[in-house]
Amino acid sequence: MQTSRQIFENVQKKISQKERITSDEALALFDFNDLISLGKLANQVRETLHSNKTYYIVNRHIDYSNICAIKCKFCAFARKKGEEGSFEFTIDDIVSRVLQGLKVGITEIHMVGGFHPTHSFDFYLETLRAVKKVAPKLHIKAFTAAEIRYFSKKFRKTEEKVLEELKNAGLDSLPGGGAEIFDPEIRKKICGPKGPAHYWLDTHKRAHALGFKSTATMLYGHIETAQNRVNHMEAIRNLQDESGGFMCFIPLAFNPKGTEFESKGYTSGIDDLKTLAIARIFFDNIKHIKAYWIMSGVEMAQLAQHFGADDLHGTVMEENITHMAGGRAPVMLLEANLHRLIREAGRIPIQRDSLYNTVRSFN
Ligand code: V47
Repeated sequence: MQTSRQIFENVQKKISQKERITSDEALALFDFNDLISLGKLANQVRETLHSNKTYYIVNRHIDYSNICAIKCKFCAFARKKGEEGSFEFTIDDIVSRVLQGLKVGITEIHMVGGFHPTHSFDFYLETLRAVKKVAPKLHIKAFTAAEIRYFSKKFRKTEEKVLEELKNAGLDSLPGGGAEIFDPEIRKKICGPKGPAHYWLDTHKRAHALGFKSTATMLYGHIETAQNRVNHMEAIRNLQDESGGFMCFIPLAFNPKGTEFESKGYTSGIDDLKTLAIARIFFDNIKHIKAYWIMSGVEMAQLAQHFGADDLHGTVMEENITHMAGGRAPVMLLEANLHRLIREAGRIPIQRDSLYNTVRSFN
Protein backbone atom coordinates (compact mmCIF):
# COMPACT_ATOMS: atom_id res chain seq x y z
CA MET A 1 0.00 0.00 0.00
CA GLN A 2 1.51 3.31 -1.08
CA THR A 3 1.64 6.29 1.24
CA SER A 4 -0.03 9.53 0.20
CA ARG A 5 3.49 11.02 -0.26
CA GLN A 6 4.39 8.23 -2.71
CA ILE A 7 1.15 8.76 -4.60
CA PHE A 8 1.83 12.50 -4.67
CA GLU A 9 5.28 11.86 -6.14
CA ASN A 10 3.72 9.67 -8.82
CA VAL A 11 1.24 12.42 -9.58
CA GLN A 12 4.14 14.88 -9.86
CA LYS A 13 5.77 12.63 -12.47
CA LYS A 14 2.51 12.29 -14.39
CA ILE A 15 1.98 16.04 -14.42
CA SER A 16 5.49 16.69 -15.72
CA GLN A 17 4.79 14.17 -18.51
CA LYS A 18 1.39 15.77 -19.18
CA GLU A 19 -0.38 12.55 -18.23
CA ARG A 20 -3.88 12.41 -16.78
CA ILE A 21 -4.16 11.42 -13.11
CA THR A 22 -6.65 8.78 -11.99
CA SER A 23 -9.58 9.28 -9.64
CA ASP A 24 -7.87 7.08 -7.04
CA GLU A 25 -4.85 9.35 -7.17
CA ALA A 26 -7.06 12.42 -6.75
CA LEU A 27 -8.68 10.76 -3.75
CA ALA A 28 -5.29 10.07 -2.17
CA LEU A 29 -4.38 13.75 -2.59
CA PHE A 30 -7.20 14.65 -0.20
CA ASP A 31 -5.24 12.71 2.45
CA PHE A 32 -1.96 14.40 1.57
CA ASN A 33 -1.29 17.02 4.20
CA ASP A 34 1.73 18.74 2.65
CA LEU A 35 -0.42 21.60 1.38
CA ILE A 36 2.51 23.66 0.15
CA SER A 37 3.81 20.85 -2.11
CA LEU A 38 0.28 20.24 -3.39
CA GLY A 39 -0.17 23.97 -4.05
CA LYS A 40 3.17 24.14 -5.88
CA LEU A 41 2.13 21.34 -8.19
CA ALA A 42 -1.26 22.93 -8.90
CA ASN A 43 0.53 26.22 -9.47
CA GLN A 44 2.85 24.56 -11.97
CA VAL A 45 -0.21 23.40 -13.96
CA ARG A 46 -1.79 26.84 -13.65
CA GLU A 47 1.34 28.67 -14.80
CA THR A 48 1.86 26.30 -17.72
CA LEU A 49 -1.65 27.18 -18.90
CA HIS A 50 -1.93 30.83 -17.92
CA SER A 51 1.55 32.04 -16.94
CA ASN A 52 1.17 34.92 -14.53
CA LYS A 53 -2.31 36.01 -15.60
CA THR A 54 -5.37 36.12 -13.38
CA TYR A 55 -8.69 36.67 -15.13
CA TYR A 56 -11.76 38.52 -13.92
CA ILE A 57 -14.95 39.83 -15.52
CA VAL A 58 -16.90 43.05 -14.97
CA ASN A 59 -20.29 41.50 -14.34
CA ARG A 60 -23.52 41.82 -12.43
CA HIS A 61 -25.48 39.02 -10.81
CA ILE A 62 -29.24 39.30 -11.00
CA ASP A 63 -31.06 36.75 -8.84
CA TYR A 64 -34.43 37.43 -10.43
CA SER A 65 -36.50 35.63 -7.77
CA ASN A 66 -36.06 33.33 -4.79
CA ILE A 67 -39.57 31.92 -5.02
CA CYS A 68 -39.08 28.23 -5.51
CA ALA A 69 -41.39 25.27 -5.96
CA ILE A 70 -38.95 23.00 -4.14
CA LYS A 71 -36.82 23.20 -1.01
CA CYS A 72 -33.24 21.94 -0.94
CA LYS A 73 -31.74 21.41 2.49
CA PHE A 74 -28.48 23.25 1.74
CA CYS A 75 -30.31 26.35 0.49
CA ALA A 76 -31.23 29.38 2.60
CA PHE A 77 -32.29 31.42 -0.43
CA ALA A 78 -35.57 29.76 -1.48
CA ARG A 79 -38.95 30.94 -0.21
CA LYS A 80 -42.54 30.10 -1.00
CA LYS A 81 -44.66 32.77 -2.70
CA GLY A 82 -45.82 35.28 -0.09
CA GLU A 83 -43.44 33.96 2.57
CA GLU A 84 -41.42 36.52 4.48
CA GLY A 85 -38.18 37.23 2.64
CA SER A 86 -39.53 36.17 -0.75
CA PHE A 87 -38.91 38.43 -3.72
CA GLU A 88 -39.44 38.50 -7.48
CA PHE A 89 -38.26 41.07 -9.97
CA THR A 90 -40.35 42.37 -12.81
CA ILE A 91 -38.81 42.68 -16.25
CA ASP A 92 -38.47 46.42 -15.58
CA ASP A 93 -36.59 45.69 -12.32
CA ILE A 94 -34.20 43.48 -14.25
CA VAL A 95 -33.69 46.03 -17.02
CA SER A 96 -33.03 48.80 -14.51
CA ARG A 97 -30.33 46.64 -12.88
CA VAL A 98 -28.81 46.07 -16.32
CA LEU A 99 -28.80 49.82 -16.99
CA GLN A 100 -27.09 50.49 -13.62
CA GLY A 101 -24.52 47.85 -14.47
CA LEU A 102 -23.83 49.29 -17.91
CA LYS A 103 -22.83 52.57 -16.23
CA VAL A 104 -19.89 50.76 -14.61
CA GLY A 105 -19.03 48.82 -17.76
CA ILE A 106 -20.44 45.33 -17.18
CA THR A 107 -19.98 42.96 -20.11
CA GLU A 108 -22.09 40.14 -18.63
CA ILE A 109 -25.13 39.50 -16.49
CA HIS A 110 -25.38 36.28 -14.53
CA MET A 111 -29.07 35.68 -13.95
CA VAL A 112 -30.56 32.78 -12.00
CA GLY A 113 -33.55 32.13 -9.76
CA GLY A 114 -35.63 29.50 -8.00
CA PHE A 115 -38.14 27.21 -9.71
CA HIS A 116 -40.78 29.91 -10.01
CA PRO A 117 -44.21 28.28 -9.82
CA THR A 118 -46.25 30.80 -11.81
CA HIS A 119 -44.04 32.55 -14.38
CA SER A 120 -44.90 31.72 -17.97
CA PHE A 121 -42.20 30.71 -20.45
CA ASP A 122 -42.85 34.03 -22.16
CA PHE A 123 -41.67 35.82 -19.01
CA TYR A 124 -38.19 34.36 -19.53
CA LEU A 125 -38.20 35.03 -23.28
CA GLU A 126 -39.43 38.60 -22.78
CA THR A 127 -36.79 39.18 -20.10
CA LEU A 128 -34.00 38.10 -22.44
CA ARG A 129 -35.39 40.23 -25.28
CA ALA A 130 -35.80 43.26 -23.03
CA VAL A 131 -32.20 42.99 -21.82
CA LYS A 132 -30.85 42.60 -25.37
CA LYS A 133 -32.94 45.57 -26.47
CA VAL A 134 -31.20 47.94 -24.06
CA ALA A 135 -27.83 46.17 -24.23
CA PRO A 136 -27.39 44.25 -27.47
CA LYS A 137 -23.73 43.43 -26.79
CA LEU A 138 -24.18 42.36 -23.18
CA HIS A 139 -23.53 38.63 -22.68
CA ILE A 140 -26.42 36.91 -20.94
CA LYS A 141 -25.35 33.94 -18.86
CA ALA A 142 -28.52 32.65 -17.29
CA PHE A 143 -30.59 29.75 -15.96
CA THR A 144 -28.90 26.78 -14.34
CA ALA A 145 -29.34 23.31 -15.81
CA ALA A 146 -31.82 22.71 -12.99
CA GLU A 147 -33.95 25.65 -14.17
CA ILE A 148 -33.75 24.49 -17.79
CA ARG A 149 -35.00 21.06 -16.76
CA TYR A 150 -37.79 22.68 -14.71
CA PHE A 151 -38.85 24.78 -17.72
CA SER A 152 -38.85 21.69 -19.90
CA LYS A 153 -41.18 19.79 -17.54
CA LYS A 154 -43.39 22.75 -16.68
CA PHE A 155 -43.85 24.07 -20.20
CA ARG A 156 -43.93 20.61 -21.81
CA LYS A 157 -41.15 21.27 -24.27
CA THR A 158 -38.01 19.22 -24.87
CA GLU A 159 -34.90 20.66 -23.28
CA GLU A 160 -33.54 21.27 -26.80
CA LYS A 161 -36.61 23.35 -27.63
CA VAL A 162 -36.33 25.29 -24.36
CA LEU A 163 -32.65 25.99 -25.02
CA GLU A 164 -33.25 26.93 -28.65
CA GLU A 165 -36.06 29.34 -27.81
CA LEU A 166 -34.02 30.93 -25.03
CA LYS A 167 -31.08 31.21 -27.40
CA ASN A 168 -33.18 32.91 -30.06
CA ALA A 169 -34.40 35.37 -27.42
CA GLY A 170 -30.83 36.25 -26.37
CA LEU A 171 -29.40 33.62 -24.03
CA ASP A 172 -25.64 33.32 -24.61
CA SER A 173 -24.34 30.74 -22.12
CA LEU A 174 -25.28 28.67 -19.07
CA PRO A 175 -23.90 29.08 -15.54
CA GLY A 176 -22.75 26.01 -13.60
CA GLY A 177 -25.14 26.10 -10.64
CA GLY A 178 -27.39 23.27 -9.59
CA ALA A 179 -24.77 20.53 -9.86
CA GLU A 180 -24.36 20.30 -6.06
CA ILE A 181 -22.92 16.78 -5.50
CA PHE A 182 -23.73 14.00 -7.91
CA ASP A 183 -23.60 11.07 -5.47
CA PRO A 184 -27.15 9.63 -5.41
CA GLU A 185 -27.34 9.11 -1.63
CA ILE A 186 -25.97 12.53 -0.72
CA ARG A 187 -28.08 14.14 -3.41
CA LYS A 188 -31.24 12.62 -1.97
CA LYS A 189 -30.31 14.00 1.44
CA ILE A 190 -29.41 17.53 0.37
CA CYS A 191 -31.59 18.21 -2.66
CA GLY A 192 -33.83 15.23 -3.38
CA PRO A 193 -36.49 17.14 -5.34
CA LYS A 194 -33.86 18.36 -7.81
CA GLY A 195 -33.64 14.83 -9.16
CA PRO A 196 -30.70 12.63 -10.04
CA ALA A 197 -27.31 13.89 -11.16
CA HIS A 198 -27.69 12.79 -14.74
CA TYR A 199 -30.33 15.54 -15.21
CA TRP A 200 -27.65 18.20 -14.72
CA LEU A 201 -25.10 16.36 -16.87
CA ASP A 202 -27.63 15.64 -19.66
CA THR A 203 -28.73 19.27 -19.81
CA HIS A 204 -25.15 20.53 -20.16
CA LYS A 205 -24.50 17.88 -22.82
CA ARG A 206 -27.55 19.07 -24.76
CA ALA A 207 -26.54 22.69 -24.35
CA HIS A 208 -23.02 21.98 -25.58
CA ALA A 209 -24.43 20.13 -28.60
CA LEU A 210 -26.43 23.26 -29.43
CA GLY A 211 -23.27 25.37 -29.30
CA PHE A 212 -23.62 26.85 -25.80
CA LYS A 213 -20.59 27.10 -23.56
CA SER A 214 -21.11 26.58 -19.85
CA THR A 215 -19.33 26.15 -16.54
CA ALA A 216 -19.31 23.34 -13.98
CA THR A 217 -19.63 23.62 -10.20
CA MET A 218 -19.35 21.39 -7.15
CA LEU A 219 -20.91 22.30 -3.82
CA TYR A 220 -18.59 21.00 -1.08
CA GLY A 221 -18.27 21.26 2.69
CA HIS A 222 -21.65 19.85 3.79
CA ILE A 223 -22.16 16.09 4.25
CA GLU A 224 -20.22 14.77 1.27
CA THR A 225 -17.00 12.75 1.50
CA ALA A 226 -13.74 13.18 -0.43
CA GLN A 227 -14.77 10.15 -2.50
CA ASN A 228 -18.05 11.92 -3.41
CA ARG A 229 -16.07 14.97 -4.55
CA VAL A 230 -13.74 12.90 -6.72
CA ASN A 231 -16.65 11.00 -8.30
CA HIS A 232 -18.33 14.33 -9.02
CA MET A 233 -15.23 15.72 -10.71
CA GLU A 234 -14.78 12.49 -12.66
CA ALA A 235 -18.30 12.73 -14.11
CA ILE A 236 -17.55 16.28 -15.25
CA ARG A 237 -14.17 15.30 -16.71
CA ASN A 238 -15.83 12.44 -18.63
CA LEU A 239 -18.53 14.69 -20.06
CA GLN A 240 -15.93 17.27 -21.01
CA ASP A 241 -14.03 14.59 -22.98
CA GLU A 242 -17.20 14.09 -25.01
CA SER A 243 -18.62 17.57 -25.38
CA GLY A 244 -15.80 20.03 -24.66
CA GLY A 245 -18.22 22.78 -23.63
CA PHE A 246 -17.08 23.55 -20.09
CA MET A 247 -15.00 26.69 -19.87
CA CYS A 248 -14.21 26.44 -16.20
CA PHE A 249 -14.66 24.47 -13.01
CA ILE A 250 -15.76 26.16 -9.78
CA PRO A 251 -15.67 24.50 -6.37
CA LEU A 252 -18.39 26.27 -4.33
CA ALA A 253 -17.67 26.45 -0.59
CA PHE A 254 -20.81 25.70 1.39
CA ASN A 255 -22.18 28.57 3.51
CA PRO A 256 -24.26 27.07 6.32
CA LYS A 257 -26.40 29.73 8.08
CA GLY A 258 -30.13 29.17 7.98
CA THR A 259 -29.74 25.84 6.16
CA GLU A 260 -30.46 22.40 7.54
CA PHE A 261 -26.72 21.80 7.76
CA GLU A 262 -25.93 24.86 9.85
CA SER A 263 -24.10 22.72 12.42
CA LYS A 264 -21.48 21.78 9.78
CA GLY A 265 -20.09 25.31 9.99
CA TYR A 266 -18.02 27.02 7.28
CA THR A 267 -15.40 25.23 5.22
CA SER A 268 -11.80 25.57 6.40
CA GLY A 269 -9.06 27.43 4.56
CA ILE A 270 -7.03 24.24 4.20
CA ASP A 271 -9.99 22.42 2.65
CA ASP A 272 -10.73 25.31 0.27
CA LEU A 273 -7.13 25.45 -1.00
CA LYS A 274 -6.74 21.68 -1.19
CA THR A 275 -9.97 21.30 -3.16
CA LEU A 276 -8.95 23.98 -5.67
CA ALA A 277 -5.44 22.52 -6.03
CA ILE A 278 -6.73 18.97 -6.59
CA ALA A 279 -9.26 20.25 -9.12
CA ARG A 280 -6.47 22.04 -11.04
CA ILE A 281 -4.35 18.89 -11.08
CA PHE A 282 -7.30 16.62 -11.98
CA PHE A 283 -8.90 18.58 -14.83
CA ASP A 284 -6.49 18.25 -17.74
CA ASN A 285 -9.39 19.09 -20.08
CA ILE A 286 -10.87 22.21 -18.44
CA LYS A 287 -8.83 25.31 -19.00
CA HIS A 288 -9.88 27.53 -16.10
CA ILE A 289 -10.35 27.03 -12.37
CA LYS A 290 -12.37 29.73 -10.66
CA ALA A 291 -12.03 30.88 -7.05
CA TYR A 292 -15.47 32.30 -6.24
CA TRP A 293 -14.68 34.87 -3.55
CA ILE A 294 -18.35 35.38 -2.62
CA MET A 295 -18.48 31.87 -1.18
CA SER A 296 -14.88 31.22 -0.09
CA GLY A 297 -14.19 34.76 1.17
CA VAL A 298 -11.96 37.32 -0.50
CA GLU A 299 -8.80 36.36 1.41
CA MET A 300 -9.03 32.71 0.42
CA ALA A 301 -9.68 33.62 -3.22
CA GLN A 302 -6.57 35.78 -3.19
CA LEU A 303 -4.42 32.89 -1.88
CA ALA A 304 -6.11 30.55 -4.37
CA GLN A 305 -4.11 32.24 -7.13
CA HIS A 306 -1.14 30.21 -5.83
CA PHE A 307 -3.14 26.98 -5.47
CA GLY A 308 -4.34 26.48 -9.03
CA ALA A 309 -6.97 29.15 -9.59
CA ASP A 310 -6.53 31.55 -12.52
CA ASP A 311 -9.97 33.22 -12.42
CA LEU A 312 -11.45 35.40 -9.68
CA HIS A 313 -14.93 35.61 -11.23
CA GLY A 314 -16.02 39.26 -11.18
CA THR A 315 -17.46 42.36 -9.65
CA VAL A 316 -20.88 40.66 -8.98
CA MET A 317 -22.58 43.85 -7.62
CA GLU A 318 -25.51 42.09 -5.94
CA GLU A 319 -25.77 38.63 -4.40
CA ASN A 320 -28.39 36.76 -2.36
CA ILE A 321 -27.78 33.00 -2.55
CA THR A 322 -24.68 33.06 -0.35
CA HIS A 323 -25.56 36.10 1.72
CA MET A 324 -28.87 34.61 2.81
CA ALA A 325 -26.76 31.64 4.01
CA GLY A 326 -24.44 33.78 6.13
CA GLY A 327 -21.97 34.77 3.40
CA ARG A 328 -19.11 36.73 4.95
CA ALA A 329 -17.65 38.36 1.83
CA PRO A 330 -18.90 41.71 0.51
CA VAL A 331 -21.59 41.61 -2.19
CA MET A 332 -19.43 43.43 -4.70
CA LEU A 333 -15.83 44.23 -5.50
CA LEU A 334 -14.75 47.17 -7.58
CA GLU A 335 -12.34 46.50 -10.41
CA ALA A 336 -9.71 48.35 -8.36
CA ASN A 337 -10.25 45.87 -5.49
CA LEU A 338 -9.83 42.92 -7.86
CA HIS A 339 -6.67 44.45 -9.33
CA ARG A 340 -5.22 44.83 -5.85
CA LEU A 341 -6.03 41.21 -4.94
CA ILE A 342 -4.38 40.07 -8.15
CA ARG A 343 -1.33 42.34 -8.04
CA GLU A 344 -0.59 41.55 -4.39
CA ALA A 345 -0.43 37.89 -5.43
CA GLY A 346 2.19 38.85 -8.02
CA ARG A 347 -0.17 38.21 -10.90
CA ILE A 348 -1.27 40.33 -13.87
CA PRO A 349 -4.95 41.38 -13.94
CA ILE A 350 -6.66 40.42 -17.20
CA GLN A 351 -10.21 41.65 -17.74
CA ARG A 352 -11.88 38.87 -19.71
CA ASP A 353 -15.16 38.54 -21.52
CA SER A 354 -17.58 35.67 -20.89
CA LEU A 355 -15.71 33.35 -23.26
CA TYR A 356 -12.30 34.18 -21.76
CA ASN A 357 -11.17 36.50 -24.53
CA THR A 358 -9.01 39.31 -23.20
CA VAL A 359 -10.83 42.64 -22.94
CA ARG A 360 -7.92 44.51 -21.30
CA SER A 361 -4.58 43.44 -19.96
CA PHE A 362 -3.22 45.53 -17.08
CA ASN A 363 0.49 44.63 -17.19
O1 V47 B 1 -26.68 26.41 -7.70
C1 V47 B 1 -26.75 27.33 -2.92
C2 V47 B 1 -24.93 26.97 -4.64
C3 V47 B 1 -25.10 27.93 -6.69
C4 V47 B 1 -25.56 27.56 -1.16
O2 V47 B 1 -21.17 29.56 -13.48
C5 V47 B 1 -24.73 27.42 -2.25
O3 V47 B 1 -19.53 30.97 -13.38
C6 V47 B 1 -22.90 27.64 -0.91
O4 V47 B 1 -23.61 28.39 -9.36
N1 V47 B 1 -23.66 27.75 0.20
C7 V47 B 1 -25.26 29.28 -7.38
N2 V47 B 1 -23.41 27.45 -2.13
C8 V47 B 1 -23.93 29.95 -7.64
C9 V47 B 1 -23.27 29.43 -8.86
C10 V47 B 1 -22.18 30.21 -9.50
C11 V47 B 1 -21.55 31.23 -8.83
C12 V47 B 1 -20.54 31.94 -9.46
C13 V47 B 1 -20.18 31.67 -10.76
C14 V47 B 1 -20.83 30.65 -11.43
C15 V47 B 1 -20.49 30.36 -12.85
C16 V47 B 1 -21.83 29.90 -10.81
O5 V47 B 1 -24.74 28.16 -5.36
C17 V47 B 1 -26.29 27.06 -6.54
C18 V47 B 1 -25.82 26.10 -5.49
O6 V47 B 1 -25.02 25.11 -6.08
N3 V47 B 1 -25.48 27.26 -3.32
N4 V47 B 1 -26.82 27.51 -1.59
C19 V47 B 1 -24.99 27.72 0.12
N5 V47 B 1 -25.74 27.80 1.22
